[in-house]
Amino acid sequence: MNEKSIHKDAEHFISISEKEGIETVWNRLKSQEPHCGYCELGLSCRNCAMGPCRIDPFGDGPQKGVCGASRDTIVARNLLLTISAGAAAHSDHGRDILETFYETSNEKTSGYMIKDVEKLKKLAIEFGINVNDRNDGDIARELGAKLMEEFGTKQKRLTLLDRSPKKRQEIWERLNIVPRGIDRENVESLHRIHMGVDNDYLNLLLHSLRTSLSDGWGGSMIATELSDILFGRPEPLVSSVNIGVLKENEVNIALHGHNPILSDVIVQAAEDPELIKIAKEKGAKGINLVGICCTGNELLMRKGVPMVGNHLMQELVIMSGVLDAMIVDYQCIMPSVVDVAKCFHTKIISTFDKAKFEGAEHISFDKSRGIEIGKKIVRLAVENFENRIPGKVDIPDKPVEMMAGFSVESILELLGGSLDPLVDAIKIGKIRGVAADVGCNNPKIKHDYGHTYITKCLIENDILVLVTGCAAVANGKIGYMNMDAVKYAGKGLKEVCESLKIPPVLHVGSCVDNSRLLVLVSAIANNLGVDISDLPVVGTAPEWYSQKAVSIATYFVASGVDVVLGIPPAIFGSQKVVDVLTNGLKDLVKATFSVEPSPDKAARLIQKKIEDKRMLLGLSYREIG
Ligand code: BF8
Ligand code: SF4
Repeated sequence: MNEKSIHKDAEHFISISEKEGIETVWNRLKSQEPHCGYCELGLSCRNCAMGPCRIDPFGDGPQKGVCGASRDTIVARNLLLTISAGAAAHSDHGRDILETFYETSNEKTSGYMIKDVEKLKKLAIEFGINVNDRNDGDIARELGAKLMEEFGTKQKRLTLLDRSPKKRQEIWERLNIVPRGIDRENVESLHRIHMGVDNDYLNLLLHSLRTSLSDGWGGSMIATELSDILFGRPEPLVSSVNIGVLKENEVNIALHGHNPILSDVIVQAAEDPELIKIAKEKGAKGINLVGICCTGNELLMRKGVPMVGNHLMQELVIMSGVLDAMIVDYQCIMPSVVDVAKCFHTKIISTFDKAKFEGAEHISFDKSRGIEIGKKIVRLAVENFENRIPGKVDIPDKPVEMMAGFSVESILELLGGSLDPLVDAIKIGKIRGVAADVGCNNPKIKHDYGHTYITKCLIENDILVLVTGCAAVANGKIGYMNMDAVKYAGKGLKEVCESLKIPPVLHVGSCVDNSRLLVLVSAIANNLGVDISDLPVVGTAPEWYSQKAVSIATYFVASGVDVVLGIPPAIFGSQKVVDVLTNGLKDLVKATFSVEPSPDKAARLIQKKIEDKRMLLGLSYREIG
């Protein structure tokens, strides 16, 4: 029995990798340990050539960098860099979708169309665009141009901030952290980080909040909105998850990364009769698409494409021996997939010029030739079917049923068009509150243990859990996201789930779709006439690893949602920074970060925070031990 993952499929392949000497993320983690203590504490700086510098955490060695930067400056500056990288990744993804949307409105793309006209018009109205008596293309063109301005310096304030409660907007204005332009905040971050610019740790932390807000209410929200408009708004559906979604007798193609632009045309290409015919000639019964990470979530949410695994499964799925191609776009793709694939027949195909992988076959994606390129890629996979290595086929588990597709609109529809039934269930205490379990896997913690342990405790205690990203796959795989899982819920939550025919854990989407959670909590707060920070809502990222996860956590906090992290961020070299993030922010944005590596303690902390918020709202209260 392996101690690295809670799942049978992962354990199976980890054991084989150890026996056969196939290197994985766990071996490499071990080879890196012990990690550099200065870096773990956030106390190292290599921003300029007078350094690199480090601050002695115990006070014996150097206490200032060569330039004179203090431990507080260095820690805050490093954190700002982490958040900016995450915000930039989400927002640049948003820009790629926006460019595709804009070019589609100009009829310059192949394989795309405006699928959700209602959502297009609704968004256009939010941007002050006249939608009456105009064709969809005109509206989309004007909207596309306006959205491009959100990235630059022309705007003084991001438009979609208007979705948040007035009280929240006043807090941002008072603190001078209203995000102005998406790119602008990221560029300003890099400017501030340069030697001799922003050296005030609090000022740096405030800009971290502003930059993260430009992600959540800007880049990510635009990515979500436009993806829904182009690819369809998610509706509840049933699909399946784990290694068992691979099919021995079909061509298997895994779509890995984050951006649905490419994967959407791959789905269309995989339905091409000509390619299916070639697959059959090669001896396959058909073409089977599966998802990994957030590209997988995008496809699962909208098209029900099954999910083969999350972040820590990406190397292991190749070991099934039946993966004919892994098509990658960008973000969270370990360069090592190329090395693992060398031991099997799997082709790794990279597709975005900004994300090339040494040793992978690169097919440059071009949205004006979307379908043509999609077909070219699928053909490569189909032709690779005959190269499977006999004796290496290994699919060690059966798929688990998993529901997905819970966009804000579909939740509203389920509730009969109004949030009232959900708000009432919270008020009378059938549902104590809402927790968002989000973010990644990290080999420093047993794969999916944090996500699933916390979720189990929360649903047992009548807390509705909303999930995104790799957290969603974790919970789906263990069986918390189908109707059978209602049996794990507490009495009140169970009643609500049974009447609405929903599981106690709802899949809200990919990581950029955490913006849906901002929209949902804003709508609930507006319904109650309170701020987001008054709601019994908590976020948690028990297994996070990426810069994007830090940006998400930060925009949750800046928007008024307490966040509990399972992995300590690199901030513990500065007591002042720790104090602000875990306590001082309460006075500033009415929410804070907590770090709690024990999933058991984290679950109780989340419950306590939810019950405390209930008490302040004058609702029924349960004592949490
Ligand atoms: O954007 S949860 S490991 S795949 S960063 Fe990456 Fe983390 Fe997964 Fe999705 Ni999000
Ligand atoms: Fe050292 Fe200052 Fe340069 Fe950082 S910016 S490397 S602390 S001299």
